[in-house]
Amino acid sequence: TVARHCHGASERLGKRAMSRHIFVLTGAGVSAESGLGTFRDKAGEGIWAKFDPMKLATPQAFARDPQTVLAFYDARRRNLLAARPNPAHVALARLERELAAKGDRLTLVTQNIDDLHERAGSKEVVHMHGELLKARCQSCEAAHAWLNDLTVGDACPRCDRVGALRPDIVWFGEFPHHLHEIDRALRDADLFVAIGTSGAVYPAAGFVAEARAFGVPTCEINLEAADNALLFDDALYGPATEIVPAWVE
Ligand code: BJW
Repeated sequence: TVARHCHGASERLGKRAMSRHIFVLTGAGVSAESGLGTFRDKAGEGIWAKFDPMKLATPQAFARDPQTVLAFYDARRRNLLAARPNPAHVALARLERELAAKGDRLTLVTQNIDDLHERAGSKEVVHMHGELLKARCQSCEAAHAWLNDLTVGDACPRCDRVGALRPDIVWFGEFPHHLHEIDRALRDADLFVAIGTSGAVYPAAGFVAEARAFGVPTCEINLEAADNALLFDDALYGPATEIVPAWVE
């Protein structure tokens, strides 16, 4: 179905004088076809069906059992380094370039901790839940590129403190990054599009309601309806690798 607000990004924003702004929020579904697992799905096969998030993705879990938490993220980091961007990532990078060339703008906010948007060529990616390929020092707060396994004995490259490094990831109960910048972009957008996210985790799941409150048209692109699907004006359902390139066209 070609929906009212979802129809071609260039078609929707092409024929007008003023510069325009598309806000895209991506979730695990955009990287699913690159072989990175999603967290939850209706078939009950996501990462959180196999692992208890409260034992792995909270600051309390890390304080109690850092080795187990680090091993979980080490395994995911190795997976990520072997994964490749897919046509959905590539299409969003192209959308950024094409909008910029016309004086228009894309805000790409991702909940994903992978770097597949960047590897596909996206220049400005807002990682609201942090990045798997970075470690953050709990002592001096510096974030460092980190491609190897992370151990409790590693020292911070800046302040030398041993044992203070943690994955640079926003765990449950922690404050997501860049919320002010995200709020500003939501107010300023002409179109809000959520791609491959279940609408189960806040505050990201609430962005569609914020966009609506600012009068911004909203569109969902997903394999199946998200938990907050009723809040979208329109939807395109199918695999991201097919639907996103067709939408960008
Ligand atoms: C495809 C596809 C294909 C598949 N093509 N599509 C309000 C109410 C209740 C609770 C809360 C609330 N506000 C806050 C909370 C607490 C909590 C929360 O939301 N809990 C809920 C579970 C109820 N939130 C927090 O703790 C957040 N912090 C916070 O709230 O601080 C206070 C605050 C309050 C208000 C304002 C500001 C701050 C922090 C959340 C941190 C999330 N962290 C995680 C883990 C990161 C580490 C790790 O990776 O291990 O981030 S959780 C996990 O879920 C990960 C994701 O980014 C996040 C979202 O998941 P996503 O991307 O939506 O993936 P899935 O798997 O859920 O969905 C995949 C989708 O893709 C599905 O829809 C499929 O259909 C689709 N799909 N294949 C297209 N091929």
